[in-house]
Amino acid sequence: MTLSRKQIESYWLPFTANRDFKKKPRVITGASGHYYTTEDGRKIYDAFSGLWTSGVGHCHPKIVEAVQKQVAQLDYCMGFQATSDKAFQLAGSVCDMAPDGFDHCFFTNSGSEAVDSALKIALGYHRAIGDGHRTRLIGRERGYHGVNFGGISVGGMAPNRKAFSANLIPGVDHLRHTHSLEHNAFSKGQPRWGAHLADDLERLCALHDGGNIAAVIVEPVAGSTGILPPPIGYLERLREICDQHGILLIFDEVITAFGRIGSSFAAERFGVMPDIITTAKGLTNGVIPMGAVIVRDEIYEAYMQGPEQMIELFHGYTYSGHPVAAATGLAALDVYREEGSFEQSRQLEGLFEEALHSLADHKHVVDIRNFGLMGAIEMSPRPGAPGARGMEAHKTCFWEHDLVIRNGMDTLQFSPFLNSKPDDISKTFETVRRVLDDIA
Ligand code: PXG
Repeated sequence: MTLSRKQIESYWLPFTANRDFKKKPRVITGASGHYYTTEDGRKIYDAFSGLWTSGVGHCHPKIVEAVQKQVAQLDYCMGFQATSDKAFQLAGSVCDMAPDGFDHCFFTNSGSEAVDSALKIALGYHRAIGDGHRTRLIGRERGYHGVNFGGISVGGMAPNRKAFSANLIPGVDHLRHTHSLEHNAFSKGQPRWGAHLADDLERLCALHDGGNIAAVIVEPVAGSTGILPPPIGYLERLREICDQHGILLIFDEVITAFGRIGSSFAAERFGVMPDIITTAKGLTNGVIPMGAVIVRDEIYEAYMQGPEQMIELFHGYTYSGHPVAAATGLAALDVYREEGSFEQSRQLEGLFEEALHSLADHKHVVDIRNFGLMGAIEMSPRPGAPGARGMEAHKTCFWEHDLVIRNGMDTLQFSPFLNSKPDDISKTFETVRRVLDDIA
């Protein structure tokens, strides 16, 4: 280990059990294609493609070249009342790739910022059209919308909210989540049961009056909570109720956009159009941090009123539209088009589903869920030690099998590369089976 104890202690890792981790840190020092290099010199396979980020693999030569070129040409420029050529170009390319009618794009540095920006944009939109009484926001249990105050308020992950419960933003309600082992265990793709859960929105409209609700935000396929594909008909029903009550529908596509489910956006794959889309991760293939909020024309136009010299939206980040991030995004989108990455992803779905579900008979496994190239294997917790099996699986894969998988408590999650080799997908799950066999 070339790192000193002081260096290791100095770093406070995000969403990590720091004390446990620092006893034997899992340190990555390089990457190429589908493999990481570890600090102890091993080449290990990345079955999570970064953190859902790196669909076309690590250090893709075209993207690396674009970053190197841009950083030497324009490293940074102010983004308020001035901007770079690359920010405009990327906005144009993102809107070209987005569903029809999504003609405007606001840049952020992360998914969390995209979500909080989207919530603000929704509230400001209603105000701009004279509907300022629409202030309530609706999220969903088990939803993950990042970690800023707006995101954790509409989000539904209990541990992320617990310490901040007195400070969450007011006027938020939650739909029930759609997970049901009783009805949907081992569903492949979209489960049949659960469309009626969207009617929760109707109940909230009855309770608050739909005319007071500004927006509903959901992940089209819930990711961080352990992959919950939408029940058949669920998203359609949400759209219908939103339309009936004049509520904006926000799809949080931080994970689902850019090929993860075999299309540019989940909205397209499901044929359900929201009013606002948030994204990040695949926007730059994870290479430089960047997020975006993409809005329908009428939302942007609602803001473009009043005196022309006035700022229309009092919101933005120092690094909104950062030229290096934008150049990276442009290169990533080019690669997706040139290599047919979304089609590649779509073609791998069947094989991925089969390999994932091959663990259905394992003694620890209580459910398997998948959609596109998103997959989860839920294990029963070891009595008295929730999360232990999942953590052990992750560590054993990393140290003994040169494989990176992710666990959320006892649910193992998989996010294969859009351009995975079929053999690597099969091998991943053969390894996972062996690892689970040895876990008590
Ligand atoms: N919305 C969604 C739907 C996400 O999945 C965010 C917002 C926040 O993005 P940032 O860039 O602020 O982290 C996310 C992030 C996992 C995992 O293991 C998922 C995320 C991040 C880290 C791990 O599932 N999603």
